[in-house]
Amino acid sequence: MRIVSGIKPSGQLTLGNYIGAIKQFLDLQEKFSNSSFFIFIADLHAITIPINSHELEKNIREIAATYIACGLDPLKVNIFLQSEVKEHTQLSYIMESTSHIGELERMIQYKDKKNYSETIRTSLFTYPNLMAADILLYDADIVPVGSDQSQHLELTRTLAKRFNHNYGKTFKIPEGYKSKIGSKIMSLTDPIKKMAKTEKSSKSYILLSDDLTSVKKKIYSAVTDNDNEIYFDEKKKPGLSNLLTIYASLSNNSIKETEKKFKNSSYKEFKDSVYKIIAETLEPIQKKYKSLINSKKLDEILDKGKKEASKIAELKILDVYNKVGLKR
Ligand code: AQP
Repeated sequence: MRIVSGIKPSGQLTLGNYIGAIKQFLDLQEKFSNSSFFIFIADLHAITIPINSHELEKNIREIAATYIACGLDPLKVNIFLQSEVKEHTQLSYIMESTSHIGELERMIQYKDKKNYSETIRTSLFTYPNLMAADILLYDADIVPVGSDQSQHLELTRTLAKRFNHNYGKTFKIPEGYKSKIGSKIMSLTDPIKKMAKTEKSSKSYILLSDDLTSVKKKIYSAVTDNDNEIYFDEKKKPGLSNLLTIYASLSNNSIKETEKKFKNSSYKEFKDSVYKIIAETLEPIQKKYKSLINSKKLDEILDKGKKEASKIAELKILDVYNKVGLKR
């Protein structure tokens, strides 16, 4: 069994990235301890929108340290930079030659993000091709992602099937793996929008690196409603339901159990408990992160990850080039 996923270093990681993605990586690491894991820093995806080069370099290292601080075990998981394994971009071009323009135009993330800027980078449009390459290069069986990435994963499956049909069986068809609770954590200031690391207002998200005083402030000022009743209803009570989801996910309880626990609490008591469980989650992560961020060990882990990933990627791209006829 092979498990593959990545996060793009377009900013610092949020609680949404943790609950929707990293927590799934950790679950799978426990559940399938004999599997091979490839968890990368999707740095090439980060330049689909403008980003300062120093900031990108800083984000890359921070995400690598955060993966390990959150509990990814470098002995079980290959952690590496996407840009250091050149086969990702080679296979991405093959995917561009497999997908159709209409398919890419239908991608919701592209449609959303293109509205934020007058000039749209071509790579924002072809992002799903690179994502398909990231996954298919390793013959992934399972891809843990949040629900905002489901459409890209579905396209990946379509492209793999199309390529296999045109050139003979080459790629495995990957399955997505979504958390039952928290596959889409919402913004704290506008709970009908996803919590995102590139959102302008820092009040809308919680960063894994946020100090606990600002976490408290953000939770206390999170948008809810005024009816003072605690129950889950994403339509009527999106803000409160989002906080219930965060609590349920971090405490490994169901939404029902969480609703029951806070049935008779005031909003203030409930928010206090949400803050406490976030603080309990973040404290050990932040401590471990500090010991890793400037360490040589981090580079050694990334070097080893690159070596292991390259072994598989080199063989795969050779097979693909051969099948397509890129040879003499
Ligand atoms: N709010 C979220 N709730 C649950 N899961 C989430 N993910 C992201 N936000 C949430 C999941 O995290 C993984 C890595 O995402 P990514 O950074 O590669 O891309 P993204 O989905 O575009 O993340 P952001 O934070 O929203 O980044 P920006 O602001 O740059 O667009 C994915 O599995 C994703 O589903």
